[in-house]
Amino acid sequence: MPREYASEENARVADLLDEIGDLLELKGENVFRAVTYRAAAREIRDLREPIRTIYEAGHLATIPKVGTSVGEAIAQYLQGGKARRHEELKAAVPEGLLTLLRVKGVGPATARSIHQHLRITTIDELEQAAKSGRLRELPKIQAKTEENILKSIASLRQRTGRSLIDYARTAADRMVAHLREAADVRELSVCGSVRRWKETIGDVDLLVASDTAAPIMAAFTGAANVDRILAQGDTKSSVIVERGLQIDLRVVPAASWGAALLYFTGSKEHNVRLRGYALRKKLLLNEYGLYRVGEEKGGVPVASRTEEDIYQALGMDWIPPELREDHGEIDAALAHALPALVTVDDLKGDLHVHSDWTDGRDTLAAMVRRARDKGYAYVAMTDHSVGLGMTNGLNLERIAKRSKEIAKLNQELAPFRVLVGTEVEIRADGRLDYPDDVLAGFEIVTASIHSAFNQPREQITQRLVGAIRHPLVTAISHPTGRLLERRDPYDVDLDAVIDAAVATGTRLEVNGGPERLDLPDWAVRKAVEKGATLVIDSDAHAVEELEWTVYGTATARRGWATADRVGNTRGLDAVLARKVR
Ligand code: DGT
Ligand code: CA
Ligand code: CA
Ligand code: ZN
Repeated sequence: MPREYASEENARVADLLDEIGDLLELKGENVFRAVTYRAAAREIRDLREPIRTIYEAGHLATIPKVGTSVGEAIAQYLQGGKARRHEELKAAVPEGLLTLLRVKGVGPATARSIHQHLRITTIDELEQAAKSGRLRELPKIQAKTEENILKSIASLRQRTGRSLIDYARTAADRMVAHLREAADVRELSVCGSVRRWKETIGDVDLLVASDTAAPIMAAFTGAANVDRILAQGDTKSSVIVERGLQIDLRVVPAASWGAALLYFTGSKEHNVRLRGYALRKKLLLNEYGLYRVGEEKGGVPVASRTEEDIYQALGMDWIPPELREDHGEIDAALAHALPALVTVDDLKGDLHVHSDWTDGRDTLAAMVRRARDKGYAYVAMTDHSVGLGMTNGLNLERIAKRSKEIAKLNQELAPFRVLVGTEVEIRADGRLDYPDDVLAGFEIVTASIHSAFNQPREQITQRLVGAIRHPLVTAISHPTGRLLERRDPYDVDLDAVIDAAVATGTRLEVNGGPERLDLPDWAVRKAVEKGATLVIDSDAHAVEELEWTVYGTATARRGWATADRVGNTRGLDAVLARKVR
């Protein structure tokens, strides 16, 4: 899960330790050594303080799991950008083997075996071997594994190198704050796909209105986190910041602010459609303004100062950026029929939250208090079910203990309500992870799939539809199972899923995890059109992740969702009804 690191360096140090772990295993050394490095990496990812500060205070050894050898590696890296152990291992392990680990289903042991027997060191060679059936001749590799390796190579190739929205937004916000502080700006806004809240971001676009561009450009290219300057001009510059993210900046005069903001917000498809419509009215729209045709050179624009002015001059309502994809929004704006999109302030609670009772980082009490401090009326604690062994799912005994803790919190925090929930796994055979008498004890039952993703379409669809029809199931979480830039959705008939949800009154989640955003925007639109009720959740595993409903809400807005289509904009009674009426 992407998270906010105390510093970028923490993330880099953790990556280094993980890689040492991988290399140790690839070399065939005792797996426990690898485990040590990975455990330390996890601790460093969770640090609330920059690792450099801890190192400089001489306190590396106080970090859990950081022993002598790990500590040495960290110190060497922080001093000189390299760790000796890491360099030695890289020299000892055949080049390319590390890249094989990027293929899902190929762990260090498999990679070693593949290299030993077939001399394979690249993903292309691995693909060839899998296609020709040579992999399955190796010990412990079956035809099915071979098939899965081919699938994950295919999905690896689909990765586009785009950034997740939380990372891009954070980088954009930081740069915006820096520019406001460093220079005199009249107006300043993010635009492009970040302003439209697209699910992934190619690059960040910033726009400034000012009469003097030079100091702004200097502040921009001089920002502390700039790795590389791609272009530096009078009114237009581009830089690369951490993790290779590009940020573009343009400075325009205040008189053309609205036109420039409209233009650089896009999408390109929206702009093209808008310009086409303008031309039919003998108007020309460009990044400087809206002009009568023929007057665009030197003439006074019909409108240019604000976006509202321009849309209005075209006879349209202002269109929220999330809708600007040429998906019918221009006709709706002309007809004054744009939807009143749901906002994050409409949410009265969160119905999918984890704690350290299973795989969360923070305690149940901490999660609950943060939810209450956010101003919610309720939160459902939906720790994982028992069959999901990897996450330490709750058995009957622990369910009862947890319910007691929840009852105590409810007494203390009333009228705020903590709901006893579960995220119940839909097993490969379609059965739920708990029997009905146990499920009946939960107030919120959100069902989801974390296993057997590769089943054929009919089977996956049947699993989901079966869960939707179950009278005790209140919602389906992350219905498509996709992980952005990481895993394709499973093969599912979404129409059948949505139809069943509508028929039974089961909610469909828009999961706000930046790696999920699931349902995706286009599926939200379909669900809304078919009359389904959504639920916007964070799926938080740590207190700060409760903010992820912002991304879920943005995704719902991109799917044209209004508040009345979102179950958790309603009061406690409606939520407790299990099925939507
Ligand atoms: P991204 O960066 O791939 O996530 O997507 P955008 O939409 O941010 O695209 P980007 O950064 O290439 O351009 C920012 C905006 O500038 C885009 O949304 C619309 C506008 N724009 C860029 N190129 C063109 C173009 O060729 N024609 C028109 N009409 N608009 C453009
Ligand atoms: Ca962009
Ligand atoms: Ca751009
Ligand atoms: Zn979850």
